[in-house]
Formats: sequence, C-alpha cells, structure tokens
Amino acid sequence: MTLDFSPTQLRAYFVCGSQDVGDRDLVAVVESALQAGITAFQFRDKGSSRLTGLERRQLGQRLHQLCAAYRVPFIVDDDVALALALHADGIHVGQSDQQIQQVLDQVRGKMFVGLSCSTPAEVEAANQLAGIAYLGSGPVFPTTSKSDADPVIGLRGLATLVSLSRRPVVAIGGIATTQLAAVVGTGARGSAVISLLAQSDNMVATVQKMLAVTIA
Ligand code: TZP
Ligand code: MG
Repeated sequence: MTLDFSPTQLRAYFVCGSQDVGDRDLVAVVESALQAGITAFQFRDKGSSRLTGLERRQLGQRLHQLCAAYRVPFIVDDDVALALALHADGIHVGQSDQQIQQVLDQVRGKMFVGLSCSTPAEVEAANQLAGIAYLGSGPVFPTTSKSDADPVIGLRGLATLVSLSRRPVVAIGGIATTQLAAVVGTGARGSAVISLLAQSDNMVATVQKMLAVTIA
C-alpha cells in the first residue's frame, strides 16, 4: 500500500543515506528519526559508501517497511527503477536527474513526485507540469552535505520561489534549528534536512523543534 501525498508531510522531512551516518547503522538512525516523529523520509544514497544491486534494494525495502510502520512516506531520491521496485510512496528528482516529464510518465498513478527547483525559471517550468506534488528548494544556506549543490538562494530567494510556486515547497540546505522559524516564515511548508537530524544528539528534541515552528 502506498501513502498519498499531503503537504503536512513536508513539516519535518528527513533526507539520509549511508554517506550521512558515518559508522552508524542507517536503519537504526532512520528508526530513531521515525520514533521522534519525522513526517517524511527520503532515501538518498550517494557516493562511495552507496550499496549496489540486491544489497541496495534490500536496504531500501527495510527502510520502506520501517516508514510504513510509522505511516510516514518513503521517498526515493533519483532512482526511478528502485522507487518502482520498492513500491515507494514517492520519488524525488533534481533538475539534472532523469528528465522530469519522463519520470512523471513512468510513475503516474503509482507514487507522488517531488522536484528540486532553485531558480524562478525552474519553478515556472514546474508550474506547467501536471503531476508534481511538491517542490524542494535550496540550498537556502551553505551545505556540506551535497558536493554539487546549486548556489545558495538565501531566505529571500526561498520566499521568491515559494511565491511563484503553485505547489507546496519544502526548503533544503544548511537548515539549523535557529533558522527553522524564518524558513517557515517564507511560506515554505517545512524543512528538509540531512545533517540537522543525522548529526543530532537528541533526535526527539530536534524533530520537536521542526514540528513546533510549522504553521498547521
Ligand atoms: N539538496 C540541496 S542542499 C542538500 C540537498 C540534498 C543537502 C542538505 O543537507 P543539509 O545537511 O541539511 O545541509
Ligand atoms: Mg538528485
């Protein structure tokens, strides 16, 4: 069974892969984030620590099962074949990933689609496409979690993209607890974070802060 998209799922959106957790077990990290109350999880496995083939699929399956137990959407970054094989709830793609129209055609009726947009032109193009559930916008602040990140857009850039978008926007990139309120103040529906949660020493407190600032 797949979960439908709802904008409230963007409130405390955790993005993570093996590369983000060092020596720790990714499944254990994700489980503690689920227990703490995250509202969405994106499996974004990149770089040299990335598993391949059957191992990658089994890890994805395990993470999907965990998310399903908490009724939290399991979203796969980039990999349409993996998302389809795992019956993921959603797929997230960037501007340089597989062409968005192709992705929409491949997954229509099966899962929801999120798209990264970091410029007004990208948001305006996304507005013309049917079937996109939400936009991910950033990096809002400098990030150390993505080596090929687009230029930083800042809170003003985020506010501009939010005002142009016909879809709910989740902010991403370098978001710390001190910026959560300002991020949501732009009209973004929540924050998507890697390091804030992957490196948190108190997952419950951090997720509570993410949930507390968000307009209901
Ligand atoms: N896309 C834009 S910035 C980013 C991604 C995946 C990395 C976000 O990680 P962090 O640690 O929350 O800055
Ligand atoms: Mg991508």
